[in-house]
Amino acid sequence: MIKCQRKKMLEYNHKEIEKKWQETWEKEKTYLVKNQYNLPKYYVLDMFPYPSGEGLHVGHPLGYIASDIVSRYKRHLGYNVLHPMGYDSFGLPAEQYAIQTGKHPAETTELNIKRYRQQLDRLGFSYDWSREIKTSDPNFYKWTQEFFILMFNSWYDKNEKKARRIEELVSCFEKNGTKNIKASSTKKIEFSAKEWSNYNEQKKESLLMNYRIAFLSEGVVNWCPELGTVLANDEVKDGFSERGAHPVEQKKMVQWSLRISAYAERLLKGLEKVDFSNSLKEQQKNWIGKSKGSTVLFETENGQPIEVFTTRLDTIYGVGFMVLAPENKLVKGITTTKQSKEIEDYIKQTSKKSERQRISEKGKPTGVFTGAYAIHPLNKKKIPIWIADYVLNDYGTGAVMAVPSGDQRDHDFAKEFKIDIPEIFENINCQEKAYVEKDAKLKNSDFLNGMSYENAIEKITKFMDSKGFSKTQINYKLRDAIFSRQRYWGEPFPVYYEKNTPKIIENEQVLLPKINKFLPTENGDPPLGRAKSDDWNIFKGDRMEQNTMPGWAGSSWYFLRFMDPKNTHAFCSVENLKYWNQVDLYVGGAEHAVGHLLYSRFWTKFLYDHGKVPFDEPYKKLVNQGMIGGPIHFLWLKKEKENNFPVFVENHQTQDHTNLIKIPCHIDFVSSAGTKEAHLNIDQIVSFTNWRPEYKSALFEIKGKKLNLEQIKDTLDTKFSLLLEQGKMSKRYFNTIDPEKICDQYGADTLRCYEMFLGPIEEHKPWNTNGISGVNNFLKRTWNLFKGFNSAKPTEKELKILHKTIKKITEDIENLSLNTAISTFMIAVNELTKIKATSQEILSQLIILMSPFAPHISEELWLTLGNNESITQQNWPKHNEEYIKESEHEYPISFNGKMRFKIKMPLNLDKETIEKRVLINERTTKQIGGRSVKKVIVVPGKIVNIVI
Ligand code: ANZ
Repeated sequence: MIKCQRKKMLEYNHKEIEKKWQETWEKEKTYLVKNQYNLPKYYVLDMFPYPSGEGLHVGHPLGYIASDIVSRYKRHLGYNVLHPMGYDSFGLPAEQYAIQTGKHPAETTELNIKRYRQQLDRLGFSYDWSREIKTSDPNFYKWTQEFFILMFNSWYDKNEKKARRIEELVSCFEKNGTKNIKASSTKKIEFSAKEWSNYNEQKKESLLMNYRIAFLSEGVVNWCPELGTVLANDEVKDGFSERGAHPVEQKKMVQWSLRISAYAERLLKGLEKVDFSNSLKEQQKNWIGKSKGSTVLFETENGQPIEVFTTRLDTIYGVGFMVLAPENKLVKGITTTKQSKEIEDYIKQTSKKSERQRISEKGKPTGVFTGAYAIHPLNKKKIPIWIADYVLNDYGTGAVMAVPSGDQRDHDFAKEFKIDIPEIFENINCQEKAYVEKDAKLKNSDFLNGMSYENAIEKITKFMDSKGFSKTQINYKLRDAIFSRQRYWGEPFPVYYEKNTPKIIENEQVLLPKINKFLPTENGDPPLGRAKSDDWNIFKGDRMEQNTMPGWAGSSWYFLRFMDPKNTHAFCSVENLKYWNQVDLYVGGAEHAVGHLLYSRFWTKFLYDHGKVPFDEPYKKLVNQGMIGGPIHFLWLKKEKENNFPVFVENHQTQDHTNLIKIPCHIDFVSSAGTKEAHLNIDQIVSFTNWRPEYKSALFEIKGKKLNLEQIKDTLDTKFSLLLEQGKMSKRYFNTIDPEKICDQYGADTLRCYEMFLGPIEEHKPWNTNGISGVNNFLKRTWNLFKGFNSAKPTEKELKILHKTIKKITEDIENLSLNTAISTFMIAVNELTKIKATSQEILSQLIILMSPFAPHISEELWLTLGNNESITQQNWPKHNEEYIKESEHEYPISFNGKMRFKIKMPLNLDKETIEKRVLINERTTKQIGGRSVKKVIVVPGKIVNIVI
């Protein structure tokens, strides 16, 4: 029961109303969600935030508002709606801050969470805060650790296409060795049952590591010295870390990884079952990178045969040379003595580049000849073998048969090193450019001559497979995911080492130990290396694992914990998993397309394999909200300093831009912000220098004169023009807008409606405050509409407006077209105001429709109408077509098919009456002009056509 008292209606006071209702909701536990298994459920999830010290800006809640509207709407429809919120609270920024200040990351994180909560509370979200979770909470990460243990104790059976317990693999090894086993593994290994039984424990352990889903391996990783940690591929952009833009290099290290590659095909197939945007599906498909081709064996003159992977076996007669990745193990064996020095130097040189860099590098190709030759399997010609860094070692076989006429990279290489380019396509000259289309017929290709791509590939594949020269192969670009970080603020592994063999700690939870400094140790070990044995709650073996888990560990499964956040016996009870099931609607940023979304889909499939969850896709439907952009304002600074002082220029248009540097300026002291006229006046320049004291001694070039701060104070009418660019809203550009500020000025209901009104949810849109007062006025008009309510029977006009609105709003929410919903409300309120609508019945229904969008004002007006229960408990109105039906129609009247004018007539007229009314109309007589009418075609409710 609502305890708020109804008062005489005053003017709309958002401050009072919003505070009152937020307190009431909290007190009444309005949004508490119970597990009512008999009710239909709906699970709406927001991507939970990392609580950074910067707090939220108005761009962040865009998705939260949309998902809150859907949650509230579904509740009105009678669903039991799970709409929770939590924090992805392990992560780098808190730790970087800890390094600088010595403050424990847990402390900073708690503080930031408080600030987030305060900001979120102001916006009137219907979250069930009793279900709040934090990934850094030991009660949460206990289960992240449990899942890691399960992955360690699992292998992937390619025959059954699922993860299985490692004990089952061991018993297979005991019976038959590796015979009949098809397992996802790091390397191909073969041994017999006898050999297995003769191996010692350490050897057995190292062999099992080859199959475990969570496994240790040495590999080349993206190492970021500045951040002191390894980064995942999706955290590296163009050779720099995504966070902080620090350089990233390649380094060999032993790391924990998760064998996500085993799930490549299922991750691809699963996309068919989910409602994600096409562009997102495409990104995931590209990241998984499936390609069908063949592996082909090429004998060499002086070493082991080379196996290549190709998707174009039809071009086999066009092979001009072979290329091995510099790291390919065969390189040493085949390189001639004469070439070995050059080869070694080249290998050293390329080891510094990341895989990404190697793929994306433009410019001249590089490589070195090994001095060795391969033999073409069909025509037995000698083929020179090179190494080059455009071939990657861990894709395919790390070697290619280079066809310069069909592949542009091979073509560029051939040109650079003056290697012959054999022609293999009819009527096409490939000396200048490779022909990459698949629509040419073959030539110079023996028995394939004259054949199309489709025929040739089928024929050559069959032929070479039958001779044992080739084998069909499917490759995926998806790499196993590195799962360790050399950082403190993450989940500790439940792992210790005995003689360098990792062992799992099963029955007791390993907690993050206390350390006094968050930097790596003097010998370069991760910060956990600082923890002495007493600092750990459990210490076993020679040492504990010093790495921690990456940020994506907790976020891969957090959606499951919301279903049962306080359970101490399981990550979630079986009943709750069955009831809440998949997330029905997931809303979040597009930047997580290949990272988080792929990882959590993999994690879910793994849990499904072990019967831990009853579904194998976590999210039924996903919507990416667009970003809200912000205006960025720049002042111009000359590169050269005058007498050692930096010089700002007044008008950049008259300057040579190569000599200028852009300095972003805080939006708070820009006049006409967001417009071309944006500028700083003299007072604002003073504010600017107060904000950036390093410019206190700068000079300001005004009308050709260079003045210091003291001197410009006299030039009162000067304006310093600013460059305006539209970009991201970000602390980096000093253009963030605090939602609380908007809530203070206009209210949360206005902010909610305004953000939705800005445009379609998925689109990027610039923030611009011009429209906000319009939305605020709309809410005021809504308020005023309720002032004269009474119990009079609704009029036909009122009913029509209402039912049209019910229909449109329902459709709009279902389609997540929330911007058009706001305009529909605006139209409805205008129309109702115009006809001076007062019916309580009409207004009650209208305000229920509005409550998902503007919950505070709706609760207040609902109370004003004399109701006691919260508006959130009300049923969603249903529209009645009868009220919407138009009673009149404007008939287009055509003559011999050409429309000439329109006549309004009631819709209930029969054909004859319509015909009569049209024929006696003056304008009809004029059109007929005395001729005889051959036929009158009448389609009631649509058109009239007169044939003369
Ligand atoms: C001969 C050929 C002829 C190729 C032709 C292409 C066109 P996707 O689709 O990405 O799988 N390739 C194979 N392994 C490679 C590696 N480790 N590093 C770089 N390139 C590699 O591409 C498969 C094609 O990429 C293969 O087919 C191979 O070049 C090259 F007209 O072989 B192709």
